[in-house]
Amino acid sequence: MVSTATQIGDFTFDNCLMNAAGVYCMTKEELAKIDQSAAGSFVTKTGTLEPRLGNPEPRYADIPLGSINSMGLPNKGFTYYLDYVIKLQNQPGSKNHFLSVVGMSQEETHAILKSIQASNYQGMVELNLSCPNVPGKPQIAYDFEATEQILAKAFSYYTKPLGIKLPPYFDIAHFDQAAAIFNKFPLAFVNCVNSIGNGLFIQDETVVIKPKNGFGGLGGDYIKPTALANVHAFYQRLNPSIKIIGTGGVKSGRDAFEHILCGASMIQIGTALHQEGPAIFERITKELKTIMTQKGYDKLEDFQGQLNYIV
Ligand code: RRO
Repeated sequence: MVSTATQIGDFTFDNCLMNAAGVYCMTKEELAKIDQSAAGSFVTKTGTLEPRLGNPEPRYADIPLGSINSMGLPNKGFTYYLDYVIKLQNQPGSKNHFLSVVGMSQEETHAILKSIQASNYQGMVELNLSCPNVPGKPQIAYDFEATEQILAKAFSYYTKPLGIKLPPYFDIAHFDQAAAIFNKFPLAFVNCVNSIGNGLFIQDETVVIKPKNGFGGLGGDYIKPTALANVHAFYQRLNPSIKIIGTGGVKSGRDAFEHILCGASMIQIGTALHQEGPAIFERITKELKTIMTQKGYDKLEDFQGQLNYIV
């Protein structure tokens, strides 16, 4: 029997596929649909200390090879999502989940994490260090000093499983510097990658989203090679206890297979889930299992990280 089950830290998942934060995860109703689908887990929309309306619409567009968005972190406030994952956690047979959070300042981030630490929530937290779309707030993980400062303080009081959502990096020196920082901390995972920030798509003579005069995060086919490079670069550099979640350009079983080959333990789907809806998890699981069967692999560990190089 071919299995796409996986683990991160002490948590097991029947399937390695799930949504990416930002897609199909704004409300309990959307999250319940992912939970009831073939997905192995869900992650919530990134929650902030206070609810946010986000940027003016239109703020998301499907474009020929993927998507562009400048949502601006609209969310119902982190306690909305925290209450929901605690409720599910207390139901027998519940899947394990990911709660995505970040503050609008370092102080707010620590206030949120302290509140989760004090709660009954025992699941994973994904700290989003890579939102590209809030005017005046740079992507945190491009600032290595700030990133190290946040993690050092967080791990001084936070003892539950914690991972980070990263922006794509584009230079080998940055992979080296970022990995050296992440290896100092007991992270459960890193998630590579968030959207490629601040792309610009033009139709006729006009941009397609309103915020920031059209600049927005790219997802979909545009970003798969960058996502795979980030997954593999961190797989090569991080302590083996830090698992990798692969996100970016997954719309087929073959795409998921490639993320696992690069070292991913779990795979998140954003743009293609937005286009196709939660039935996508059944389709891609089937496609991934077909590829594994053809190649004689029974489980992810049979090929995870085993990318071949040209010698
Ligand atoms: O809400 C957004 O604009 C957003 C976020 Br928080 C993020 O992390 N990544 C993204 O592409 N959009």
